[in-house]
Amino acid sequence: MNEDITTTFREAKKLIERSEKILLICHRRPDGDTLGANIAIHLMLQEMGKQTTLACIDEPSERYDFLPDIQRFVHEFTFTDYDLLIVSDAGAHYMTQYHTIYPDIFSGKVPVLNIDHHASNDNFGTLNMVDPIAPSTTVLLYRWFAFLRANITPAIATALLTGIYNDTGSLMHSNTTPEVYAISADLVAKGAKVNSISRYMFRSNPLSTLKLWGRVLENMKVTDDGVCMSVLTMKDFEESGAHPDESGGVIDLLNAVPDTKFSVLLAEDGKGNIKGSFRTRRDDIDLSALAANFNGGGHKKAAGFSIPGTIQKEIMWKIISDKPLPDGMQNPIHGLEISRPL
Ligand SMILES: [Mn+2]
Repeated sequence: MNEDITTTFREAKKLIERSEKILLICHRRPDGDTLGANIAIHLMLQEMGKQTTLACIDEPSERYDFLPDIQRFVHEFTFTDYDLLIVSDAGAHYMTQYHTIYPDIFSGKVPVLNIDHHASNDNFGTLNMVDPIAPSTTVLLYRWFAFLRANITPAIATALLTGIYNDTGSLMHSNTTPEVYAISADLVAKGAKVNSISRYMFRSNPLSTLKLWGRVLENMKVTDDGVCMSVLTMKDFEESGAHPDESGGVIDLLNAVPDTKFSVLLAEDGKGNIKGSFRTRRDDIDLSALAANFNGGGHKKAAGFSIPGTIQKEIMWKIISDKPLPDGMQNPIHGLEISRPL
């Protein structure tokens, strides 16, 4: 551990020691890392006899219902009632979105402890505990708690492991270092509910989402060029009972098809636009350049765009028959091609 981070760990300890009322803030549209980090700190501070409030501008998804004290999150507060604000997993102050309702929240009136692992972090805190190569904010917290010799209860272990599972894609992404396995093993030994984490976060989906996936799979095809494509119209969303937000992540289903160049999902957004998403596993394809053709952008392996319009499905059915058609019979259905086997 380098000297800089040890100094920060020590200063952060002093900051919490001299505070009685502490406000813990998540980033907007909270994920498992920001929720897990904030809850872990909240539980640790409660053990120390501090008063805490958990805050997030958006409602946490039901996916995180297994987290201890998840029901205690509030949307609004009076920040001047607190001695210290701790923001976890937010790369910049505006990621909390609280500046929109409390313009001077991060003005320094109340000290801010910024705990994060984004390379883009702009050090908006009074004290910044930022490690841009930590795999998750909760990994950084684990190191801090170890430095403090804090007692990791089973509830704290669950909260910390949730952040790790979130940011490493359940220990599957390339940021799953030996340290991540070692910390995860220790957290499981300390009573982290790993079964709940994987079931709630990775093995549970509303019926509407699964029905929507059904539509994506049904509409899926691979073109002669090796592009895996699918579409979702507003009719697909309506009939499956799904909200347009529920199409998030569904492109991974398309990208799983082996031997394809890249995948494309086109989805109507219900506001008159078509949202296009591109994904690839290949290193020799630049999807951000492809998306730029539609005024979009992104990364080489994941990009997207949005253009006004609607999607029309053109379905061609083929009947193969070795019996001759009756004399004079016309194909009555538009788009239905009748042909014979070769
Ligand atoms: Mn994170």
